[in-house]
Amino acid sequence: MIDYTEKIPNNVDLGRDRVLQRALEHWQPAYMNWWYDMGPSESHALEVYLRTATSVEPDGWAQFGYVRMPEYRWGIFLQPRDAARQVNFGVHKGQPAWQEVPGEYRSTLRRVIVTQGDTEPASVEQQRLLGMCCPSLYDLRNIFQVNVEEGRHLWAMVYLLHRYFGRDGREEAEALLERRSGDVDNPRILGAFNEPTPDWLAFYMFTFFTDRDGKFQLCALAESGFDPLARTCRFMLTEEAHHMFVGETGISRILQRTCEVMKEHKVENASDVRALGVIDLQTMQKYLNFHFSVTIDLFGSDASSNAASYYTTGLKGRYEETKIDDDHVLQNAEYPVLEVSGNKIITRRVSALTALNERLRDDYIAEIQGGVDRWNKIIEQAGVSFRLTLPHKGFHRAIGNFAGHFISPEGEVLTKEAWENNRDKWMPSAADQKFVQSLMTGRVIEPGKFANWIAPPIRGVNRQPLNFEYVRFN
Ligand code: BYC
Repeated sequence: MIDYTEKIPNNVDLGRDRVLQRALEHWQPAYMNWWYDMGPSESHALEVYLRTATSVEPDGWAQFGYVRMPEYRWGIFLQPRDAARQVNFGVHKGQPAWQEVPGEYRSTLRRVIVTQGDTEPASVEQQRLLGMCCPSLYDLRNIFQVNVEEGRHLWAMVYLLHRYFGRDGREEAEALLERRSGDVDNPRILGAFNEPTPDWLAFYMFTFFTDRDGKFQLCALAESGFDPLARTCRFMLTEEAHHMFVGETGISRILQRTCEVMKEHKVENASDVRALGVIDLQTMQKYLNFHFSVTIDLFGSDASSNAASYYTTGLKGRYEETKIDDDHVLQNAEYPVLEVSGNKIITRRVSALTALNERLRDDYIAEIQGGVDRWNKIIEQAGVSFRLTLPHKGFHRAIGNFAGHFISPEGEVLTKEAWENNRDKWMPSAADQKFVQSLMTGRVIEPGKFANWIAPPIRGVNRQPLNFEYVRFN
């Protein structure tokens, strides 16, 4: 069980290590200052129907209740230790999993933990204004749930930095509160986390696409030979599932509403659809193209010596490493990667070790495709002929083999000029963004009411009705 009598709730027996406890209690007010500055705007007095973990067991999510977000009990929760756990891949395969950081991997491991940790506050910063134009109390509650859990994921990484990396770790923990999403001088580390999330369509796309990068990266880190990292990522994954649910169902509900209106008014043309106050499917495709492309950049380069060394040294595994039937060393294995040769895209087989980012990206894309198929079912069932598609992997890439090339969504290699001429057909244009923004005026906060551009969900949170007061404004 998690001890909530402590100033910092935890299941790591924090009270036994006074020095660590004091260091974290020192970081806590800095975290709160960050939350007051960069957390959801004008939200501090609201009472939000949130879930809080009571234990790390599967039934530990039973607790729902009203909480003012600054009073949310952010804490440190690790999956219980399995004393028999081993390093399952790389050169240390078969050795007992490490309970302390191996000295030679200290700086690499710290960098991975910092990169992971940096994304968590970044996403809260990106979403901070969205509460001001929520489409319903249900959605407002959901974004707040996502935000407090991203805050907790930051705590998870900060615990590791403080507990295992001494002074460097404490400095990194402070820096995590200093960088800011989109700041020119001190930005967040990874590209997608410096992009704005200006509207709810972008928010649902982000939670569907980018939170799922979170899932795949956490799954890879949950395989780590460094056991405390593996155990903390396992628990984070249980929280991540809800974020992806919010994204997938959010887009489903927008599609459903748009299709309903298209059928009811017998319109197909994007401008006629817009005139009825719902988001046209062409705009949804453009948002999809943007979020998919910036998110697949987050997996890193197709050929990466960093990725090879993370794996060989046992720090970061593959997706579902222990379920894969091979030698888990990969010295002689190969993997296909794409690259541009002249005006064609070709496949080349390279060392499987250097291609590990690409492999994780492919695992991710397979899962994303499943979600897009489910969205298309909604459109199909409504009797509308439009279909959403994933753009080619090379489209609009800034990292890896396709960076610097101009690839169409269909996978043709274009000149810069040809690509730029089509940009607004493929990606949200200023006019598209302005249109979506025009729907985001004011917040819908009457219980049971939903903005015109989105359908209600199938069911409420924790079996509550849709007209439940998910957020109290008092
Ligand atoms: N933008 O060999 P390379 C989540 C850097 S999301 C900017 O290509 P590597 C969440 C890279 O850092 C999951 N820079 O890649 C979701 C490196 O720089 P340094 C976050 C980039 O190192 C929603 C250089 O390029 N977790 O949790 O194999 C809401 C060459 O690197 C980018 C993680 O990412 C980019 N897109 O792999 C809330 C897991 N891509 O070090 C939360 C931890 C690469 O030479 N991170 N670079 O200065 C990692 O495992 C790896 O750092 C990466 C990159 C997979 C990101």
